[in-house]
Amino acid sequence: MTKYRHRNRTQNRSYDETKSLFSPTGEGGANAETAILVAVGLPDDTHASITRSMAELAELARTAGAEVAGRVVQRRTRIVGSTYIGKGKLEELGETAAELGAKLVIFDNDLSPGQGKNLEKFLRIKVIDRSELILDIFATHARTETAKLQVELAQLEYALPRLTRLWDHLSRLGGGIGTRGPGETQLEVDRRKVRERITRLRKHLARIEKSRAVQRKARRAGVTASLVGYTNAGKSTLLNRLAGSGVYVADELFATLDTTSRVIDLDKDYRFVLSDTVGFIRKLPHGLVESFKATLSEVRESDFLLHVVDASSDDAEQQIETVKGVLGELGVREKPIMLVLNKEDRIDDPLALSELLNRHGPGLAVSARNGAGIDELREAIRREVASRGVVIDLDIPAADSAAVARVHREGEVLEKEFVGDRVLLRARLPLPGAARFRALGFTAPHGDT
Ligand SMILES: Nc1nc2c(ncn2[C@@H]2O[C@H](COP(=O)(O)OP(=O)(O)OP(=O)(O)O)[C@@H](O)[C@H]2O)c(=O)[nH]1
Ligand SMILES: [Mg+2]
Repeated sequence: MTKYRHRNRTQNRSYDETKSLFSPTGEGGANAETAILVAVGLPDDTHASITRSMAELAELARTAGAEVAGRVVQRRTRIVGSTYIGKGKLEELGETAAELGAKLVIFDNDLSPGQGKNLEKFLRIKVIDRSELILDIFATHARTETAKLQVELAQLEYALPRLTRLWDHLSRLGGGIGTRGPGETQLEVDRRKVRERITRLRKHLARIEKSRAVQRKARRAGVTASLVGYTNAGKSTLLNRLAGSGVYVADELFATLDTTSRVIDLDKDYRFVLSDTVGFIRKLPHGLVESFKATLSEVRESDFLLHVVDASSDDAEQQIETVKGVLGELGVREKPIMLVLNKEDRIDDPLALSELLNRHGPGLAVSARNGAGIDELREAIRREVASRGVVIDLDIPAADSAAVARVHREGEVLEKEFVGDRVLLRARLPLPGAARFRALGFTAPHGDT
């Protein structure tokens, strides 16, 4: 399997001898791959949206280690079926690529398998689309076993309909094996292997998701919330700020690819579990959200969500809409959401903040970097957690069955244990009920979450 997997990775991400699409040194280093970005604007696309999307594509390319040498934008009333862009533009693109010595063309729009194949045939250099670029970044950023498996699944699903093109390349470079017959046979074998691997990965990931659900249940000693938001909004920085923990933070896209959870004490009664997770982006590769089910299950199980926004970005409005779209795909639009407008330290115009809050609130502005607004955020979270009840540990004489019954009636019993003539309970109760039990002297010291 390992042997096959390696080979498949090679097929999937590279058409020459190198294993990755991009040189490992990346970021404009001497070995960075020179790339040309291409976008097609259709009648529905505004000038601003194309510019923004292109800027983001450049940022993605930079994160992946490519050096952007040129940009080509074409306005069309509709795309050309076979090559996406028109013939004239294609010739111009070929000339520009040759002039700049570009090794790679990156389309902002998604290409069909056939379009990719035709474009490469004409241009004779690698052509990838935004989805493939994002998947490549995911592949290089995946650290945990779960993230790696999820990325592999998404990549194989992307590659499956494109194997003809990828196989074509390999056979030609591999020294002209390529007569038609053996080629097709090999292709069928490859297709079958990829399908089998996809099935195995899906099963394995379903098991991981299940075991995570079991772990979550075991630690369900409190309210849970998740940080969601556009990539690079500052989710991990905010988790660090709230929990004082060392979660990886970087000025790059998709720094975080798996879930990290921390228990946060708001005061002695209110503690909750906050999870940081993978960020979203516009035009996410099809099927990626589905592949990341195990990682995103935390979001689905949360009591409420903190939607972190980089409010200093010109693009904040669109990013909020994108995130809402992905939350819809995850089926969590109905959960309570608090808007956290981050990077307040970089904003001069307070009006921009209140406009975002008016349109997308309720919420508040903070700076995860310098701590501004964090006390207010903690207070808002405390209220949210309190409205869901407090988790308390109770120690009640077994003889007092009326009191035990009342706990069951008023709240949710999370754990129950008989020790001698006492009943030890961990329960989630509305605040007044919790206060009454405390007044009766039934509270036990807080257990570990
Ligand atoms: N000026 C400023 N920068 C911030 C603030 N919060 C985060 N950043 C920076 O924004 C960049 C991204 O921060 P992360 O916390 O990694 O963002 P993220 O949302 O976790 O990003 P991904 O994991 O990539 O989706 C880093 O360079 C942070 O230092 C803030 O309040 N103000
Ligand atoms: Mg992060």
